[in-house]
Amino acid sequence: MIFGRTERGGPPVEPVTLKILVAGGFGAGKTTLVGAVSEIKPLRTEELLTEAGRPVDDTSGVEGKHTTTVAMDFGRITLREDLVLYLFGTPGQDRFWFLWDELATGALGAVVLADTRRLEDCFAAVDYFERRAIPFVVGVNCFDGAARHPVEDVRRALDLDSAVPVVLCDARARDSVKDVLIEVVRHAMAHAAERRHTVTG
Ligand SMILES: Nc1nc2c(ncn2[C@@H]2O[C@H](COP(=O)(O)OP(=O)(O)OP(=O)(O)O)[C@@H](O)[C@H]2O)c(=O)[nH]1
Ligand SMILES: [Mg+2]
Repeated sequence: MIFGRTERGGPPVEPVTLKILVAGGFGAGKTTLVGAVSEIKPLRTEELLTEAGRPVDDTSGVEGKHTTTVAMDFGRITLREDLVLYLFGTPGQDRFWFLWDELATGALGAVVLADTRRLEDCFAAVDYFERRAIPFVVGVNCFDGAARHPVEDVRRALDLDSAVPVVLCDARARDSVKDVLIEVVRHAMAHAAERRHTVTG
């Protein structure tokens, strides 16, 4: 049983734990997002961007960036006393794609973080979740100084299905990130209900 309470009867309530992926292009703010909401000290696997990575790591547009995630970010947030999310931030660079299938196993849904200055960087993540029918929400990370694009422009540019929620957010702000995560859970539940409906006729 994924969405309801577990049938145990009586307190204390055993919380339902759900796994959510946080994906998006290189430097879109994934590590920042996990760090902004996590109740536990987020596990990070960041390394300095080095001279050696220069030919493969495209830092144009993120010149202030000195570290990058090499395996994953991990954090936890309690949305309600009976609902706990485990957040898995994926590495943003192409050379870590081989880790994604492992991270995606058992995921309820995902956030694709988009930086409108480099929107094309999240195409691959959108593609990945569409192919595997993993429900996702696009979070437009509103960096300072980046032009604000209407949500509908982002939807069109990413060629998203009309059912996919697009929300503006600030990856540094706990409440903003929480809203995005609630949207992921809501969207995934709607998606699951729809599938059930289709299967049972
Ligand atoms: N102004 C602003 N800066 C942000 C925001 N989110 C992230 N940053 C900054 O952008 C840079 C990149 O953020 P990260 O969280 O490391 O991005 P990432 O997606 O984890 O990057 P990779 O792991 O390398 O793919 C950092 O210097 C952050 O401080 C935001 O919402 N606004
Ligand atoms: Mg990172």
